Amino acid sequence: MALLGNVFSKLRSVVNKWSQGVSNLFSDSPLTDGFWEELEERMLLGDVGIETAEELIADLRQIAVDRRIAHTGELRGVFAETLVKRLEDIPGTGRPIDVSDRPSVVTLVGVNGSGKTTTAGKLASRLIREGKTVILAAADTYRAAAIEQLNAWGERASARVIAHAHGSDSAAVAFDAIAAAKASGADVVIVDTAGRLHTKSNLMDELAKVGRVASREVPGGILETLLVLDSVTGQNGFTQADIFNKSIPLSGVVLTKFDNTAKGGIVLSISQRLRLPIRYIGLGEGVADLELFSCRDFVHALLGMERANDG
Ligand SMILES: Nc1nc2c(ncn2[C@@H]2O[C@H](COP(=O)(O)OP(=O)(O)OP(=O)(O)O)[C@@H](O)[C@H]2O)c(=O)[nH]1
Ligand SMILES: [Mg+2]
Repeated sequence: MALLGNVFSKLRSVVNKWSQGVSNLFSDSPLTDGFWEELEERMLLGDVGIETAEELIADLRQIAVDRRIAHTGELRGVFAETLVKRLEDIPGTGRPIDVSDRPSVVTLVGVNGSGKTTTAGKLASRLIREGKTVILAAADTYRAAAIEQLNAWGERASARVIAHAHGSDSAAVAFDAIAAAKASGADVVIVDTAGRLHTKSNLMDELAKVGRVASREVPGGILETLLVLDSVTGQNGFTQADIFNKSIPLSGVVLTKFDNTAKGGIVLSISQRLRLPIRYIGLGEGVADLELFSCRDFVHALLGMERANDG
């Protein structure tokens, strides 16, 4: 409960920068066309994206007609439910990744600097706190300092790191890490991959090879592949996701640097347009700054409502 409260307050302080304007729209004023225009404008300012904003407003207008709602304040709760429902309609949203196989393989992919290596370290720490044994695979063999960076995260999280020399084959690193997990009975292998532009097809082929190794070495197992997206530049994430998905099937999203965005609306556009579940959000650079995403906490923080008891 204390932890949930903590996530809620962190979310609230992030979302606050944007949400005050949204939240203040719901008052005892009569429902007019001006309200709808302003709500749409607020959503666009908050990075909700035009497509998602229009869909949400259409939903809400219909409900307002159906229920003969006359004042904007009466819409606050309805809006919250609509948002929660839309988020929860994407299976897996706000649920932890599945690491029930031994070993389970979690691959982190994304463009340069999105936060993959940091997320690998934080996720390892999170899973270790939950009682799992974790091996980190340094499959970013491309950037010179990447292996050292992952080694440092391994120390912070108390996870073993499997690495090869700089410039070696990334799929071979994944292979060795999975073999090490099998030999030692470790629960989870987290594969950190090199940042790559989704437009570079040779790099995308290399990523596909990592995926093939994982599915061959853990036959029939659940493979979690998380697209790591920077919340600040997230609107570019849509084309990225499509192309990454073609090389290696994605099972979810981690939104990083949520502490740095004043526009929490990215959550809505990512979830609605990618149709991929948001699993975790990054709220800082420390080892404990990765939280499970919570639909209700997010929406309630957004609309300035009290935290729901059921979280
Ligand atoms: N504030 C904040 N910073 C973050 C978060 N996640 C990552 N960062 C920072 O973002 C920068 C890039 O993070 P990395 O983990 O190195 O990103 P990457 O995707 O591995 O980068 P490449 O391997 O170069 O593609 C670092 O300075 C991190 O500390 C977060 O949730 N919040
Ligand atoms: Mg990295």
